[in-house]
Amino acid sequence: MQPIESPAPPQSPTSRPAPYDATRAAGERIDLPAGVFAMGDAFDEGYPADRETPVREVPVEAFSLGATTVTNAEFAAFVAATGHRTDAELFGVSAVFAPAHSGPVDAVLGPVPGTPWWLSVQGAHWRTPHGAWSDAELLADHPVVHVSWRDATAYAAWAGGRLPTEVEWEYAARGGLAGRRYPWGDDVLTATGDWQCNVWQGEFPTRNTAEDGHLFTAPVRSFAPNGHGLWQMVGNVWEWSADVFDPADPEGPRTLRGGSYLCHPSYCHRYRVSARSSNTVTSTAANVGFRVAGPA
Ligand SMILES: [Ca+2]
Repeated sequence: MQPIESPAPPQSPTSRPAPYDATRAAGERIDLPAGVFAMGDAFDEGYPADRETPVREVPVEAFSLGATTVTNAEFAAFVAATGHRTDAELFGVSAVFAPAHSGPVDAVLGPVPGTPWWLSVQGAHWRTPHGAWSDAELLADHPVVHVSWRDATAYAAWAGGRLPTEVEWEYAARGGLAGRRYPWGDDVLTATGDWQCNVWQGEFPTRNTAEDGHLFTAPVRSFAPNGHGLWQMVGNVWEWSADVFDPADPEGPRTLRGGSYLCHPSYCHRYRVSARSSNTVTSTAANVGFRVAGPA
């Protein structure tokens, strides 16, 4: 994935820190116990530049995590309560997957350099995820997308929470299993041949056979939850973490986890629990969302 980057706009004073209040948080929260787990890629099949290895034992404090990514309906409640304007709205442009675009041709500024399946589309933001003729109200139980790291952080603060650290995210994603590739085990298909997550089947980016049932995003409670009761920790949409991708660049890109509906082994085998990606704090795209963490 290579969504667009934009210059930082003026700070938007719309996020209001709140005391912890589960009723305002991203739907159901799952409590996770403190523990120690083996973090990293036990198969050595990641991209070297992503630094998924070595596998190391990492302690985790008890915390809670959203059972799902934040939905369009939940984000709408946040916007109604706070007046928050997202970075994609402030910039007036965001990245839409070309085959999904639904809007006037003259809203397309052009392909994103290096990744022509992404279009820079004027007027694409969380309410219009595929472009001006699309409507998030029709996707109420789908993940909110076109939200930057700053937007996600503002929502989490409003909900009395925060974004999960990478350690917390991976511990949660593993669902209590050790050394596995996915939240449910090592195989992407069930014993009866069904896909266990929303990614890409066919040839990327020209033909999506959608054998998993979803061309683009899926409702957040699709497929089966993992051993902790967390839904779609991989596939569907990338999830922002609190952490920087490279500790040597503390003001740099933030880490994304979990992969998206555009992931395919030929291009982006990053729907594994140890996989990492990143983008800048103001970047937005049609396949990036988040879930909220907080105290247990
Ligand atoms: Ca799919």
